[in-house]
Parts: sequence; structure tokens; C-alpha cells
Amino acid sequence: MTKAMLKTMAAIAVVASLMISAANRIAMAQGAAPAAPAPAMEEPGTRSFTLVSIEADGAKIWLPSVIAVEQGDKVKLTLKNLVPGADNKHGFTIPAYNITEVVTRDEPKTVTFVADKAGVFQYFCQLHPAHIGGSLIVEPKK
Ligand SMILES: [Cu+2]
Repeated sequence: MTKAMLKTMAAIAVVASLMISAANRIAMAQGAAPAAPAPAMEEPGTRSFTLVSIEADGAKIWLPSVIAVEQGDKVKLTLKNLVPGADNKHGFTIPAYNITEVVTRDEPKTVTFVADKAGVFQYFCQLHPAHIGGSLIVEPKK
């Protein structure tokens, strides 16, 4: 290897490390800035969840399958229907909490309630019995 080649390689290494540290700084700056304002919008004591209805291998599923809160929490659910196809409406119901909604694709719905009853409560789509739902766990107040 010639001296000239070594010099070139050293120069490339210096440039590469400068580029990496610059990229890290940009990533850190981008990561720090937008993260902060979001929780400030949240009311204190409110537990927020986004539930999405998806289709996987022909099965329609509300995800996540389990959400857990504590008794007395104010709960905010954002419901999104992401199931493709001609039928653009899916249901979301938690009978124990008298919640029943129809969620149209591209029109998210927000549901808020106070989880005043402890226990495990099912949520599912009231329009399609095969559509897989999940469980709301409300832990009793200590
Ligand atoms: Cu459905």
C-alpha cells in the first residue's frame, strides 16, 4: 500500500466519522423536540390507548388484545378501522361500560369513560361475530 493510498483512506475515515456524528446530532435533535409537547396535551390521570382494527390472513382483529388500567382511571380510546375492502364499517363495543360505536374506515372515533368497575371486560365488534376482540382489564383500587 502506498503512502498516498493510506492518506486517502485516512481522509475517508475522518469524513465518515464526521458524517456519523452529524447524523447522530440531527437524530437526537429531532427525537428530543417533538416528543415533549404530546404528553402536555394529555389531561392528568387520563389513560390513552389507540386501538386499531386490522385484517391479517383473512381474520379481522382489534389490537391490542389487552389493555389494562386502574379502577377510577379516566380512559380515552382512539378507535381506528384499518380493515381494507368494500365493507368500511366495523363495530366496537364494551357492553359492561355501555360503549357501542361503529367505526368507519378513515374516520377514527374517540371514546372516553371512567373505569369505575373493576374486572375483566370484553371488547369486540358487534357487527361481525367472527371479528376478534380483546379484554379491558380494570385493576381494583388498592
Ligand atoms: Cu367487524
